[in-house]
Amino acid sequence: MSSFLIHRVITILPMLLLSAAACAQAPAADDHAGHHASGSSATNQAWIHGEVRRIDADTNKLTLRHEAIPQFEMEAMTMAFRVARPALLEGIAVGDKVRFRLDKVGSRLTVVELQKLP
Ligand SMILES: [Cu+2]
Repeated sequence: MSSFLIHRVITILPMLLLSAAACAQAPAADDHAGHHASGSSATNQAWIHGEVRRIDADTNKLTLRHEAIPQFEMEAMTMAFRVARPALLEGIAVGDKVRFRLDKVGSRLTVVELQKLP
């Protein structure tokens, strides 16, 4: 899929600056997100399943291996996200299976809800 390729390519550049913003900087991502995210409040976003690969509490970032996210035109992949609130990381450990909700904060995809799965 072309969006997957774009994501892979542009991941290289932003990593020098802000690795967490990689997905959010994909061209046309805003347009597509607008189409699919009717009334883009956090509570309307679908739950996405994933697994925690890395936790960066200092920079408030979380690396997740996530399933495909059609709403934001992403294939399944491992990537870093910003976390909306540090409290979301409490009780979360590397290797945990989680579900989470994403929303755009500014132009960045941000984890706005996070729950550990049994
Ligand atoms: Cu991704």
